[in-house]
Amino acid sequence: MRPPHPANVDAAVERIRAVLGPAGCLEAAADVAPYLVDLRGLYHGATPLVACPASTNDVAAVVAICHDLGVGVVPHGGNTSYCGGATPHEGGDEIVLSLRRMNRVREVDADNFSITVDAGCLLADVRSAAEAAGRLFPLSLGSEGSCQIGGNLSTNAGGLNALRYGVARDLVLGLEVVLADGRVIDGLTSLRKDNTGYDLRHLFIGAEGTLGVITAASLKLFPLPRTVETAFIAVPHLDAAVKLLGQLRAATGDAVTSFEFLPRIAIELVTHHIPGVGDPLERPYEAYVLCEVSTPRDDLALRALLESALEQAMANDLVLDAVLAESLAQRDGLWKLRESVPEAQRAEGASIKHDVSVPVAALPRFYAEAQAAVLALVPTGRLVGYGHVGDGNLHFNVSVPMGGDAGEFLARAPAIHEAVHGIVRRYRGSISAEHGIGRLKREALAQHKGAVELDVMRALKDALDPKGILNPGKVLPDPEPGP
Ligand code: 2HG
Ligand code: ZN
Repeated sequence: MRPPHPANVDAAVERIRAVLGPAGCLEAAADVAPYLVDLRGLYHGATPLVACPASTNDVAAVVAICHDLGVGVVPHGGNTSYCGGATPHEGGDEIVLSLRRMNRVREVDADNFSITVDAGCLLADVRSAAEAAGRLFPLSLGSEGSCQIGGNLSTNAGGLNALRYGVARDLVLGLEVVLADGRVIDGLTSLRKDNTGYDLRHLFIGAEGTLGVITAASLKLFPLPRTVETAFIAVPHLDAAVKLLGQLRAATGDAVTSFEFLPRIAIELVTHHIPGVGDPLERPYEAYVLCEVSTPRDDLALRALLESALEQAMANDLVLDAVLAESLAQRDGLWKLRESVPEAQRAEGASIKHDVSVPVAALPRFYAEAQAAVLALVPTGRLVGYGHVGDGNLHFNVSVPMGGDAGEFLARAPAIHEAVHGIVRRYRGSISAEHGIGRLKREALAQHKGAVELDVMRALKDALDPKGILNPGKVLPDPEPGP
């Protein structure tokens, strides 16, 4: 897309003001500022206007105006993107489209196990509305108090329960989407079965607002768990954790909901930086798993099953020690420990992140090879590789060496990314398991997707957004210059 003429941007602002009125337009520098920087502070953009529509019709009107004038629109949810997907570019010629005023739960249908919500609903509010109806909406992320469901769907978020319930994509029954020219797809069905042609909803999920703006979603609900057991388990190494996962899945009747891996350094960072969080075990171990099992049954046997599986694993040297939460407060404490790792790593200083996935069984080999490759490049770098081992997704992050220079360390990022992603590729893994591509990983995408897949992605973009106004410069890599 060519940068829009400044006069067009001014005209778009004027027309959007007329449609949304003052309540729907943020223009003062202080009001706009929070929309201009991403969560990680990687990008600092500019915009003349943050449009805050209150209805799907208003979203359609804003997008149609931008389409008419060839002005870029950057959809913006809770601003928890790790890849700069919701931050406008620096030129100040893109309109930010915040969905935050569209935060209504439209319908909860407990009998149909479905909920229909506006895109701007906080994930935590979707979960609470489901719970009030005796149902579970299982998508669960550390940022659920601030991220919005529209953003979760647009990035196909994964989170802590994907092992059992799948990723965001797996939880969607229907979508309402505003297209680039302002037309609306009303696909808000709550059917489990519908084979009437192409399934369009999956085009928009994970597209990060580059193919359309998701304005509402109909989502799957599940029975609310009534028995939940949470264990913090010391393991000798990742290999043992992977073997343990298989054993616990079998022993509990596949009741494992979460299975999170934590190396020792993650515990040290959290206990050092986050007040009120302690080490749950008496002595330190190399590595840990935070495992949760749950069932909708009032089932006292689940704890016994978990305990006896852990005892057996201990006898086989797969488990070194374990503690089971005795109360809700203890369970919350264990989750706080896990969910605080990103914050603690941020507090420790500069870090280089990889959000990768490989087949679960290949995780230990991947980890060992990638660790060796990183340490060959930065021998004193501190590897903080943790995360959703149950579904094969590791946050293979590296923290700046103790007392090291952040600039010098970050200058090694391209070489480290290349080494880690090269190993990921050998395992046919993914370079973005759950955080998306945004602006940060467009070049990595170009290297890791096949040429045919990239062609098809570009063809879809051209078909749905021929003027390139939707989240310009995100997700899709720039085409190779011609000969
Ligand atoms: C998590 O699992 C998040 O905690 C953040 O996906 C991961 O900070 C990270 O690298
Ligand atoms: Zn994660």
